[in-house]
Formats: sequence, C-alpha cells, structure tokens
Amino acid sequence: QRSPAVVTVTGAAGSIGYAALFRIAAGEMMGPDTPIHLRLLEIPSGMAAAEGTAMELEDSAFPLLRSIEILDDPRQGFDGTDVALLIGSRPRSKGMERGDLLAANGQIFTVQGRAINEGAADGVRVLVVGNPANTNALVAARNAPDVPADRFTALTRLDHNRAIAQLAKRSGAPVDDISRVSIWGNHSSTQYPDIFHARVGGKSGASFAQDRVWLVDDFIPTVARRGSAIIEARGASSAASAANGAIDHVHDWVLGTPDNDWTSVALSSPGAYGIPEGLVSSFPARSIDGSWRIVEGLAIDGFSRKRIDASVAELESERDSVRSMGFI
Ligand code: NAX
Repeated sequence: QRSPAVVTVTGAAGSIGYAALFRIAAGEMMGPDTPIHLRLLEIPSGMAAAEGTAMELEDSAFPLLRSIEILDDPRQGFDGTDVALLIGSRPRSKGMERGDLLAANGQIFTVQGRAINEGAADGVRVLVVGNPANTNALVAARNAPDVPADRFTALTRLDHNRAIAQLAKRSGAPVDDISRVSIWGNHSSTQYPDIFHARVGGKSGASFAQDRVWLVDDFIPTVARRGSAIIEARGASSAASAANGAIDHVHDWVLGTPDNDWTSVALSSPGAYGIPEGLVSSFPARSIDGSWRIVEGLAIDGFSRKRIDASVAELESERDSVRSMGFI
C-alpha cells in the first residue's frame, strides 16, 4: 500500500460533492492502493448536510477510507492536504451580474488560496470545479505564492469527455477508440473543442471535421452548451458527470495519461500557442511523472485559431475584472 492521501473536498454537501465522495472513498481517484483521509469543507449552512453525507460514507465501510472530518474553517480544511477539489462556489442567482459573480467568487478563492499556501502539503494538487472555474483557479493560485502555479488547475475534463461522446455518436466508433481530442480556452460556452488532431478508430478527426456544417452547427455548440441542455432536461445541473470528470482529471494527474493519448486540462499558460502567460486556459496535456505537460507542436489552422482566440479574449476580460477588484 502507498502512503495515505489527504483529500479535501469543498462544497462537500452539494450535488457534485455527493456524487464524487463515494467514488473517491472507493479508491477510484487515487488508485486502489492509496488510503484516503477525507476532509469535507463546507460553509456553516452546509455543515448539517455534510454530516449526513459523512454518515453514509461511514456506513459504506470503504476499506481505503481512514478518516472523515467535517470542517467550515479553510485553514483546518487544507492543513496537510495532498489533493484539493474546490467544488463549492457562489452560483449565479437570478439577476446577478457577471461582475457580482466574479466578486463573490474572488472572495472565496482568495481565502482558499491563502489557506492552501499556508498549510497544504508540498506537492499539493488543486482542481477547481466551481465556476467560473478558470478564473477562480487563477485567483487561488495568485493567492498562494509559495505553491508552484502548475499545481493549480481547473476542470475541462467534463468538456473533453463530452466531446469524445459526441464524436463516438457521430462516427459509430466506441468511446475507447477515440483519442487526442482537445479542449481549448475557458470552461464556458466560448470553449473550443478541437477534433483536428483526434484519432477516431483508424481515421483522423480531421476527416470528420471536413463536414463543416456538422462541425459548426452541431458538434461545437452541442459540446459547449451541454451544461445548459442538461439543466433544461434535468431541472438541475450536471453533477455525476462533473464528478466523474473531476475524478478522471485527478486520477490521470497522479497516475498518468495512457500512452498515445492526451487529455484536456485548464492550467496556467506558459505562453504556449500564443495564449498569454499566466492565464488559466484549457490545453491538450499529458501527465508525465505526476506533472502536466502541454502537448506541443500541434498545427493550428485559421478555423481553430479564431475560436481559441475568442475564448482566450473572454479569459483575459475575466482576469482584468478580478484584477481591478484587487483579487490578483
Ligand atoms: P451545489 O449548489 O449543489 O453545491 C455547492 C456546495 O458548495 C453547497 O453545499 C455550498 O454550501 C458549498 N459552498 C459554497 N461556498 C463554499 C465555500 N466558500 N466553501 C465551501 N463550500 C462552499 O452545486 P454543485 O451542483 O455541486 O456545483 C458546484 C459548482 O460546480 C458550481 O459552481 C457549478 O457551476 C460548477 N460546475 C462546474 C463544472 C465544470 O465542468 N467545471 C460542471 C458542473 C458544474 O456546473
């Protein structure tokens, strides 16, 4: 057995938290050999529900689950943390302006970034799920100056998985015959799901992209607006699939991506592909020896460039907003 991992989940009483925690405790995220110490971090109004979730976790008698703590103090919540899933955030309520949303979340992720900076384990891995995820990750990272920026990531794996699923439907190829899909930019409706470098069974993704009507009017908007379609159908936002994406993300970060494939991760740009340094943007990336490496050297044509640039422009404007509010 490996040494135990301290896993902190914020928003533990919420829908995604509920869908994620049991799978984490079952070993699906850190692998079957790593015992887990769980920290459920909530705000005071979520503490009672988190207690209930903790009772159910206990009642599952997961062999790998060593302890469960329920906390509402970020400092205690991130003390010694190896993996932090930052799921809890302030949702957009009716009539809320985008600026108000960025301000409310700027507060939350400033506090959490500082607490991670003070107390988390060396080598901490942070995944931000709570929206606006990319910019929340930027705020947290900037408030944790002693933690390398590449330890802060945001979730676009759900978008990545959605793109694979749509491509499987279109091609008839099974999901596990599809590789090298890429999500670029922001986790928002401006994201760009890129299939030009994908492999679909024995074929190139580019051969599917030749059908521009399908690509532009169907594939790209279906992936980019899937979250809204699910809210409309379910009356609630994606929870189990988001939890699944988060678990896939951390699993691959810790244990590696499969040979000959890559995944999509929002991480601090080193300036790759002309994306301004420091923006937390989604890139195609491989996990090697426990670190994300952006896939280099992909040819980006005019079609893709235009779409990447539009999403990056949105990220820049979010960054400028949180900067003007003093969060970074
Ligand atoms: P819920 O409203 O069910 O749960 C959120 C939980 O977070 C609540 O229990 C709340 O008390 C808690 N919380 C709020 N502020 C907190 C803080 N400062 N510290 C600790 N806990 C806090 O939302 P849920 O459906 O679980 O979604 C959570 C977040 O994920 C939302 O921001 C949502 O927009 C985002 N999503 C991100 C996705 C992605 O792919 N990146 C996809 C799914 C989802 O939309």
